[in-house]
Amino acid sequence: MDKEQRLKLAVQKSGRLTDPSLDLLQRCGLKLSRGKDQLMGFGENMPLDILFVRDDDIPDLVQEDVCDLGLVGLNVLEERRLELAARGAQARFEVLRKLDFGRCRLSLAVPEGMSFEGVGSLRGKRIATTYPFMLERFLREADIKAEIVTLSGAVEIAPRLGRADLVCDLVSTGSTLQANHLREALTILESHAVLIRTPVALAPVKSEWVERLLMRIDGVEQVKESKYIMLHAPRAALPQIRKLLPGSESPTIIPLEGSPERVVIHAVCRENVFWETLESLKKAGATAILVLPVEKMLA
Ligand code: PRT
Ligand code: ZN
Repeated sequence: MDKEQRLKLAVQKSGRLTDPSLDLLQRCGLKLSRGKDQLMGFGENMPLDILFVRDDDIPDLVQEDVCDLGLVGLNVLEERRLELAARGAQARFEVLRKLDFGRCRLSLAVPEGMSFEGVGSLRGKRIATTYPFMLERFLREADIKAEIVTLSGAVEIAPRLGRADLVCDLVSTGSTLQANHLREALTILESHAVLIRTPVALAPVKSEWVERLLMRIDGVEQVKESKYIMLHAPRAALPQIRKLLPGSESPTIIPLEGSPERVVIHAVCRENVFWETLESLKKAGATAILVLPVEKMLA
């Protein structure tokens, strides 16, 4: 197929976003063959190819239309947006979807011994970070004068080395902070992965595939928590049982052959079904309860 007809998507080459990104694409039906140099992946069953790159390069690759789409952390995207703005340029990438992976937060963290009583405590301090633009915006909006110490990595050891008083860094479980005797004090940004696209208009074939991909991504995100539940119940208990089924709008109710007072209920629950729910259903008179994962869903 003509190269102009194939979508190019930028994905992190090796890092925290790589596996969840490829997993999402696989759930969307993409079969990928990797190129010899491992820098490209070719869609075998979709006109979509992948360029494997450093995550920091993804916003520019998409903005400059080298790639049509990109999967990147909101933290990286926002930092780049502010960096461009500081240079008088405008970010032109467009966020298409917020995704359910790569969750973390950009937070201020202080050494265990240091007191922190709100943003005022930051006044006159030296703050180490790899996100100087987001930190600068935060301080400006809070009307706080502090010194930003821009580092390219290993931010968490800066206070011990005497290079800074506190840090502004990404946190997920918090164990890195803890290991470095730092305490999370304030969150500046809640982050997650996002799908972005180029500002440039796409050829109709490409546009159509972007739409199809988005529909599949929505389907994947929806089924993640969804369960298909089947059970037998006394007809009289129907109102109570319907209330117990989490996030299901209209269950299918089928008469049970030979027992006029019992019915079969099938429902898609758009939330996880916990043991507690099953126990309540049983208490309400349900039997033969079966919970199945939903593989695909198209509204
Ligand atoms: O080589 P390349 O430049 O592509 O990779 P990278 O080293 O810049 O990025 P990588 O793979 O570390 O992270 C990619 C993206 O994952 C980030 O931009 C975030 O959007 C997201 N993400 C999610 C995280 C974390 N969670 C995270 N925990 N990025 C970094 N961390 C760091 C955190 O700062 C700490 O140092 O991981 C360490 C462990 O965190 P704790 O809190 O679980 O201890
Ligand atoms: Zn990076």
